[in-house]
Amino acid sequence: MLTGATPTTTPTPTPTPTPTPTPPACTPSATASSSTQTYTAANAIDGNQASYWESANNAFPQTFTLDRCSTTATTGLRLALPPTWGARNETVAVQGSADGVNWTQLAAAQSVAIAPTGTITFPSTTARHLRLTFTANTAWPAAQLSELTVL
Ligand SMILES: [Ca+2]
Repeated sequence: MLTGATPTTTPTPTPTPTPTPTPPACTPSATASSSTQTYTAANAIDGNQASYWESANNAFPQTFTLDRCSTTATTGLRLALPPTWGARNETVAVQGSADGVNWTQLAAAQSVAIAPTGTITFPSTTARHLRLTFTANTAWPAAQLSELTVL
């Protein structure tokens, strides 16, 4: 064993910071079980109350699913129809999901008066995905929605 040798210190390497991956930007999106002509689901989240989504006619139930790209707490939804339309009721149930796969009921099916807006409330949830199931409309045999607002 050598004595008196000065141990060589190995410099501690500076750790290379691991870059934090930037998640892809999420843009709120909407899909529906069906749509009529050009009245697609995207029309219900375009910020224009005059443009609307309409499902296939005479084919209830129909679903409208929103990925809101957010997990902030919400306690309800506002449903809107074009302001020039007559008042009507649509029967709607709401489900929520964190992953878009597993769903839980937030609001049981209920008749929502839309003139030209109506609201559905439910216990506070942070669900990122919201799904509306339409089963009736007093004015037209289809689901109709011109703007969906998360409250
Ligand atoms: Ca719209």
